Amino acid sequence: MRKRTGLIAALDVTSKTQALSISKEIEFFVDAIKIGYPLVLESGIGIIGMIAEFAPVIADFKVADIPNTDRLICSQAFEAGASAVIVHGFTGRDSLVECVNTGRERHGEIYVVTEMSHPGALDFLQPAAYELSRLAVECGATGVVAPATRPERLREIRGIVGDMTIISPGVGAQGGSAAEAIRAGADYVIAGRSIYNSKAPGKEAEKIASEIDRACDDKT
Ligand code: NUP
Repeated sequence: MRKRTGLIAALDVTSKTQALSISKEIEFFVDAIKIGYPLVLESGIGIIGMIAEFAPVIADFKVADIPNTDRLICSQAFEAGASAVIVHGFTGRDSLVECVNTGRERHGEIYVVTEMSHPGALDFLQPAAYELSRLAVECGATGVVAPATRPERLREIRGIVGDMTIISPGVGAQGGSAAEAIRAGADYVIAGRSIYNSKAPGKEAEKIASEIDRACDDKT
C-alpha cells in the first residue's frame, strides 16, 4: 500500500450501489478501502474488483483456518483483485506461513490481527497480543492490525514489530482518535461508520485525513 493520506475506509455497507457511490466520493482521501463479509456476502466476490477501480482493496476476511483452507481463501481474495488480506494469527505458525506464502506468490499483502479494538478483545486476545505480533514478524507478514482504542497497547505493539506496517481500526464509532493512534505508532488508521454513515462521506474522510496529516507533522 502506498502511503498518501494514511486513511483506510472500512466499507461495511450491505448495498453494492451505496458501496460504489461512497467509494467514488472518498477515493481521493483514502489509501485503501477495506471490505469484509457484510458487503461481500451481499454483493458477491466480484465487488472487490469493482471497488479496486477506486482504491486498493483490503479484504478483511480474518482468515482463521487450517493452512490449506487459508490458502484457498487468500487465493480467492487476491484472484478477485484484493491488494491485501487480513488474517488471524491465533491458528498458529503453519496457518500464518501459508497465508504469507500465498500473499508472496500473488504479490499481495497480508496483515495479521493482534489485539482487536473492541472490549471483548480483553477476554482472550489481549494476553496473546504481543506473541501474535512477534509471530507476524517471524512469519514475514506485511503488517499487523492493532487497536486505535488502546493507544498504549498500540505503542507496545509498535515496539515489538519495529518498522512493520501497522493499520489501526477503532477510530470514530468505537471511540478511538486518529491523531492519537498515529502518535502511538500507527501507519494507517481505519474508520468505517464515521465515514459511511455520514451525510457527506467525502468531507468526513477529508477531515480524518487532515487530522492524520497534522498528527504526522507532530511526530516529525
Ligand atoms: O480489531 C479490529 N477492530 C475492527 O474494528 C479489527 C478489525 N478488522 N476491525 C474492523 O474495522 C471492523 O470489522 C470494521 O470493519 C472496521 C471498523 O469499523 P468502524 O468501527 O469504524 O465502523
